[in-house]
Amino acid sequence: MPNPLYDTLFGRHAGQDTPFLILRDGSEITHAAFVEMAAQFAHAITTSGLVAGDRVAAQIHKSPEALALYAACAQTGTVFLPLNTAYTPAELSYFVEDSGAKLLVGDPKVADTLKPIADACGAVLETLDGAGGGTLVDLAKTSPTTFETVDREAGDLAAFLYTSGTTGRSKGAMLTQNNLLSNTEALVDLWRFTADDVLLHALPIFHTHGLFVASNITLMAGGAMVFLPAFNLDDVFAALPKSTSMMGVPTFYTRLLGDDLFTRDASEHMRLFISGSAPLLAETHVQFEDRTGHRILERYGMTETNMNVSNPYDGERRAGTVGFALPGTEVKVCDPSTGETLPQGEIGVIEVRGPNVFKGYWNMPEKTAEELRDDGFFITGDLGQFDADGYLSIVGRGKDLIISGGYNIYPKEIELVLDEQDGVLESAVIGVPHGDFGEGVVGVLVEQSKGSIDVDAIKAAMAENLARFKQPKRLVVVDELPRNTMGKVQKNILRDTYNDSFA
Ligand code: MLC
Ligand code: AMP
Repeated sequence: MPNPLYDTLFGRHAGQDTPFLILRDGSEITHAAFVEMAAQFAHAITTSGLVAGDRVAAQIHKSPEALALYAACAQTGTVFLPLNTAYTPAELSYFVEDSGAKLLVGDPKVADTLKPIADACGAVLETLDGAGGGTLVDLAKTSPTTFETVDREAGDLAAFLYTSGTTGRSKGAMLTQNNLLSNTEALVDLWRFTADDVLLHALPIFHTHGLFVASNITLMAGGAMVFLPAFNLDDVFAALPKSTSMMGVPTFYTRLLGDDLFTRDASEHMRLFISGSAPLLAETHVQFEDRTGHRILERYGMTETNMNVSNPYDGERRAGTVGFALPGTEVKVCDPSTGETLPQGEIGVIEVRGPNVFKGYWNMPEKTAEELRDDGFFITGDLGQFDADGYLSIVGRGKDLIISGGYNIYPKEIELVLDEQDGVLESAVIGVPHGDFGEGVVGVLVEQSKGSIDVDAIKAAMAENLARFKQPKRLVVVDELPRNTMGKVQKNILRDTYNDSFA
């Protein structure tokens, strides 16, 4: 095959007159029409001067056109780099610069802010809004509806997804065509997706979950998606009777359970609910079954590896666990200091190897070497434990990471911003239980001198530098941070102290 990713997910649906995207207003886009739209975007990309291997950074609202841009990158052999729409210009410029993107696609409303960022990096700026407008669309719509697919090999890069790190500097995880395809193939089979499936898609499409799990699976199976711009309960209730399956972060499921309209009848048409990206409380799993009769299927994955582990489709979906390694993927629990595999039942760091594991971090060979072993095992930084039946549980994190509503937040990145502010001596950022988001962010600040901190000024600085979801939902000022004898901040003590912040 000349281009495995494009051919398998998109090209083979050319001329297929069945629905692919069912939109909020009830209108539909067929697979055939989507392939044609993608070809037009492929022309727009190459007209902008890009060639295979070039990066396309996109901070765009969820829309059929945004998904078509991903398909167009596959068809042109360019590397798709989707970015969270919540990122501030300060965050965005790092990604564009670090990746050396040749094309930046952004919202027309912020084109004036994006232009200097693109110019500084020598990238072309085009726009795409959430309603099918923008300069990229203008280029696309006058272009032919077929495009000669660029040859690629399975090992060629398909996407960069940036993931933050414990040092505060984001790393571009390089994913190959085969990383994506091998994982999609395993999941379609495991979760029994077919052309008859209609997936309720309310996730963002700038992360692994909404893009490479949800969309790729539907494309490979040849099914359809109810493609909602965001998670909104009214839209979800309207979509449930048309859908067969749904993927979501735990917040989706707790929000559904929080609404009395969510009943056994409301979910009658569904065959499968899948959860991931953050821990699903066993209690949510049980409540969900009581209310609907469905057992949520929980799985575990990450940006660098796509999906690794899943509860079974047919066998017992065990609450509080993520199940078994996917076919073709090896998973072990290891001693963090020696890397030796631990006996069953012991807690250690989860390591993963398989065709799904990424190629490395862009331009960061040392970081890659720290996390990706020579024998191909990736050190996830998550702590896990196998039970006697082989089910894996995620019991904690070896990395200082907060997961809020399915978004990863690295405390270090927030602390670096807080520490720079006038009147702040130092800071510590922690995650504590939050009823809606699972974990909520608390910033603990130490003043340089009594009264030196202006909390409003700090909030303004955060708004300037950090995406909204990363900004602490509570800020507290203290005299000093608790430290152990080595001088290390004891975040466990802070977590206990501020545990009830969002109760
Ligand atoms: C929104 N806010 C958040 C937030 N989402 N704050 C913390 N964490 C979040 N996840 C902010 C908003 O800016 C707003 O701020 C306030 O919280 C309330 O917003 P909301 O309207 O209630 O939120 P909503 O827009 O409904 O979004 C919540 C959400 C969304 C859960 C639907 O965050 C979401 O779609 N999350 C999915 C993330 C995801 O796809 N993760 C997959 C990563 S891939 P204010 O102050 O202005 O009111 C991965 C690998 C794997 O992890 O295994 O899958
Ligand atoms: P990301 O880097 O955004 O891809 O997030 C990946 C991280 O999400 C993993 O390293 C885990 O910490 C977490 N994660 C994903 N799925 C689950 C799950 N089912 N249970 C607990 N944590 C999860």
